[in-house]
Parts: sequence; C-alpha cells; structure tokens
Amino acid sequence: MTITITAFERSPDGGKGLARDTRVRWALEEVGRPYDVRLVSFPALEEPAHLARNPFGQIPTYEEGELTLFESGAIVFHIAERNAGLFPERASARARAIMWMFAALNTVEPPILEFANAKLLESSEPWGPKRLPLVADRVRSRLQELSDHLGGAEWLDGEFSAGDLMMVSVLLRMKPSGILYEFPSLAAYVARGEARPAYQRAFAAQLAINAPKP
Ligand SMILES: N[C@@H](CCC(=O)N[C@@H](CS)C(=O)NCC(=O)O)C(=O)O
Repeated sequence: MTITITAFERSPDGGKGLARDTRVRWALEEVGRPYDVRLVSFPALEEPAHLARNPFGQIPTYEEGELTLFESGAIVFHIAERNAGLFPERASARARAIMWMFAALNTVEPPILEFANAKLLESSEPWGPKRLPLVADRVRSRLQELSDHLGGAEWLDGEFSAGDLMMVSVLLRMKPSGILYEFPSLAAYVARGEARPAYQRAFAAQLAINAPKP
C-alpha cells in the first residue's frame, strides 16, 4: 500500500528540517518504508481537500489506503506499531518508548514552541523583549531535567526507539538559538540522532524541496 505524506511546498525554515514532516520522513526511513509526498502551499492548507485530511489545516498528514492520519505523534506511533525497528519487543520497554514520545510532545515541546513563538511572533511587541528571557529560562529548566536524566547514556532507555526519534526532533528546534549547546550531553544526543543514516535521508529529502533557490 502506498504511503503519502504532506509537507510544505516551501518550508519557512528554508530546509533546516524543523517542519514536522521531517520526523515522519525519519520514522519511515528507519523502518524502510518508501513514501510519496504531496506538497502543500500555505493557502492550500485551508482548502477543503486538505482540511479533510487535517481539520486544523496543518502538515504533516499520512495516507495509506483508506487510513488518513494527522498529528506527527500519532503518525510516528502508527508507523512504529506497524513496522519493526522503532519500538522494543518487550512490552514494558515498548510502554516506556511510548512514554518518551509523549514526554517529547507534551512536556518538552510546549516550552520550546513558546520560545519559538516569543522569538518569531512577539519580539516586536512592547513586552516582547522582557518576556523572551523568561520563556528561555523555562526551556532551560526542562532541558536541564532531561539532561540530568540522560546523563552519559546514548539513548533515553536502552536501544534507540520512537521515543528518541521524537525527543531529538523536538530538541532540534533549540539548535539555532544556541540554547541546546548549553547542555553538552543533549547536544551530543541530538547529534547522534542526526548522524543516523535514516535521519540523513529524511533531512536530505526535505532539503531537496526547501533549500533556498538561487
Ligand atoms: N501538533 C501538530 C502540529 C502540526 C504543526 O504545527 N504543523 C505546522 C508545520 S510544522 C503547520 O502546518 N503550520 C501551518 C499552520 O499552522 O498554519 C503535529 O505534531 O503534527
């Protein structure tokens, strides 16, 4: 069955791999499933054809036969459940991999998104420059906790899993600000994720679409 995902026709990050189709591409590459990509412009996100795939008018989406999914977490979960390679075999280890996926999306990503919004959308507000350091410190406090947990381990819980895929994907957004590098063990963890051949292929595929054109 052919898998089709949606991605931005032109991502605002210019190919840094921060749009959430990259995590879905990465998951598909890890499990060795080929996929097609439907590119969507910003206006097309709000058109009925796309709203039928995702009522919130966002990417990524995932289509396979009669199944249509949105939410990158649900999509990666589905891929991990249906294909070998992203969830451990033992039930308790699998439950913990799922826990780490939720931790990435529900505990670590929210302050990171708040920081991104404060930087990109609110910096020209009169209160923007005052708020940014507060939001940055909220990110730092989460990253410190995560770094304390990770210690010198390679991955969050034994072997690489969908939990790491999601956590690395979320942390990547803190590279441009430099805040990630305040936590050397997390920076090394992200670099290990980026070094995986499957990530490299996913990154290259989105870059081929989004790299600034001369
Ligand atoms: N929670 C959703 C968030 C999806 C999301 O924010 N997608 C962004 C691109 S990374 C988007 O489509 N933005 C355009 C918009 O919201 O209009 C997920 O994880 O899939």
